[in-house]
Amino acid sequence: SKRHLHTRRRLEAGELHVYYQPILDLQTRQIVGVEALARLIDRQTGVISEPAQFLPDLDTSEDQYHLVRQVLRQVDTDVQVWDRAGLSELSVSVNLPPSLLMRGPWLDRLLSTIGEMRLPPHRLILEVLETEGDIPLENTIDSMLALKSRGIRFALDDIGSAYSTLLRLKDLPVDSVKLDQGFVRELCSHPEDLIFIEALMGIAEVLEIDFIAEGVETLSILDALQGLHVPKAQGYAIARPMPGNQFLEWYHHYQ
Ligand code: G
Ligand code: G
Ligand code: NA
Repeated sequence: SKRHLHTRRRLEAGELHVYYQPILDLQTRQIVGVEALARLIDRQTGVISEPAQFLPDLDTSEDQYHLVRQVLRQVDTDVQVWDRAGLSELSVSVNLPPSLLMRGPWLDRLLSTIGEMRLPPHRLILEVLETEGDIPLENTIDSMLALKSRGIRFALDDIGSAYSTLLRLKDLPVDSVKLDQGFVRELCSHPEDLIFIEALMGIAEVLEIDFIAEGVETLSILDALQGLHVPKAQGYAIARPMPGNQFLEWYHHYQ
């Protein structure tokens, strides 16, 4: 389609920018990582497009691979700058569509792109959704294991947004789970939901996987999560996603 070609052309024209949202360790109160979030910025107008506007246009695996490769390369450049500026060794989470973990040339291409990065693999976390379209994550385990054997970690995104997730969690080779934003955002109006977060966290603990609460918009929710001993948090109450150079400045003021 025309839109599809348009988005692909914008990527090829270098309109991709990577924004970063910090991830806070609630026990140490240190920033321990960032999530990389794609943006397209129009060269003429400066208008910023968010993923919801352009991701649907990238409907082939080829296009999706194209995006993730550009994101990984930009991440690698930005992390070099942060490391030289003396930031502690941050992890970077990058979103990966499960279609790239299905049979095909994508695994090898991902491995070679990641192999070219200066970022050590143990600092890279790939965020995957449990299902995308009709791809169950179970069908991607071999690829996940191949990437994990290089030291890369996986995070399961948006848990708590579907029933099945928790039942399948024990079968998936993930190192962390990210609690769905909707869940956290509604805590203001439904404080009794804290017990569900506690239960989800208990499952993560038993499986020895890390737990990150997303969508933390207020300091009172941040405090409530800390009171529950939630390990990590991400959200507007800590910081909004921002460009790499701005993140560097923000980090220096925050610490
Ligand atoms: O950046 P924003 O908060 O608008 O992100 C909205 C959604 O888009 C999130 O669910 C996020 O996982 C997804 N997303 C952001 N950046 C990327 C990317 O680089 N690749 C993929 N596949 N998804 C992304
Ligand atoms: O799970 P996912 O990767 O989609 O989450 C990233 C998305 O969530 C991005 O679109 C980001 O801008 C958005 N986001 C991050 N923190 C918050 C928050 O505290 N509140 C809201 N409403 N959105 C958030
Ligand atoms: Na994500």
